[in-house]
Amino acid sequence: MTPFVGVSVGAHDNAERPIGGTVPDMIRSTIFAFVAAAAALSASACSKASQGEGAAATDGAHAVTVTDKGFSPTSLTLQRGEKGDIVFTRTSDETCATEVIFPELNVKESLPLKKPVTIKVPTENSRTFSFTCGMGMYKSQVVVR
Ligand SMILES: [Cu+2]
Repeated sequence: MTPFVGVSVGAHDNAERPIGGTVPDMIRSTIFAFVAAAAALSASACSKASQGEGAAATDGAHAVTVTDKGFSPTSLTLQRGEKGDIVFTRTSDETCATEVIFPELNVKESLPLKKPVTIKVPTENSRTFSFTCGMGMYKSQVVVR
């Protein structure tokens, strides 16, 4: 009696165990795959953010080029009270910065290839506005002073 029950319970356990073991394994490998993909993506697309100071001012507008290395320049300095137009032009498809986000301004604009997109930054007060690509990388800034 006891051995039979034991075998029966054991068989039942064996039937159930693979299911119990498979789900966490799947979750684990899914998480691993996601982390690996994210790491690969950030390594290939976002790790090379270049540092740069200064701004090319044309007609009072500041130009930012979006390349495979991210935004260039990564830091713009505006004088308080000046026209706060920032013109973004994406020149490469090899970038994840297909949109630009200004979190403090609640601005999110897509950046079509080779099409200038103007974003207005308020310049009444001295402050810093950060901007990033759509995934929050390529951290860059506009400094009003
Ligand atoms: Cu990105």
